[in-house]
Amino acid sequence: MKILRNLLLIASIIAFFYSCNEDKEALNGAQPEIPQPAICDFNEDLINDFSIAYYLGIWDGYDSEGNPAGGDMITGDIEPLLDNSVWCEIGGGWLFLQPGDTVYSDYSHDTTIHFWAESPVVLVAIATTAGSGSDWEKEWSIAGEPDREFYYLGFRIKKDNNYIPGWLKLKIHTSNGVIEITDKGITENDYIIVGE
Ligand SMILES: [Ca+2]
Repeated sequence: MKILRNLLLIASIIAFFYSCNEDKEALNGAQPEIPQPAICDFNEDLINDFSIAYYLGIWDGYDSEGNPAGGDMITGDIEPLLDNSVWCEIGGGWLFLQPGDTVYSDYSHDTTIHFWAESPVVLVAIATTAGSGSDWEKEWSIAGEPDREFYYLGFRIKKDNNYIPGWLKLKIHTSNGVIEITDKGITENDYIIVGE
């Protein structure tokens, strides 16, 4: 099952890059500055729970017409530490939540729709427009989602053999790739309502 989840994440990342290569103008040159990483302790127990990290790398695959394609890219990820995880929707990524949605700390409520990913997930990325070494895109793109002012991400933290659920409200800046946590919620209950 873990392999399947990782494949789903990879497929989402590839699909994301094709969607973000559309309608982007060239930057006429330079590689964008890479934002600072961060380490987060969401429940303030002095144990770090997640990190926000950026990677410069290459992607290599096929374009939407099946032709070989690739280029340079920078991704901004959120990475679960220890046994923590990110709330994902099958086919829907991980930035699908809206205020009023419910995040459950286990699977028992909707096993066919959601799963918990212990792998890093991409929140924002930028790539070169025409292969490795070419011009960079002008703006960062947010992982497979339409433009919104704020995004919500569900998470859970393992604590004393239980999981405690929470959510983050994120402002993701497409001008510079910065991922800003503007609000969060966390509970000792087994579910939490996003935004409350
Ligand atoms: Ca913690």
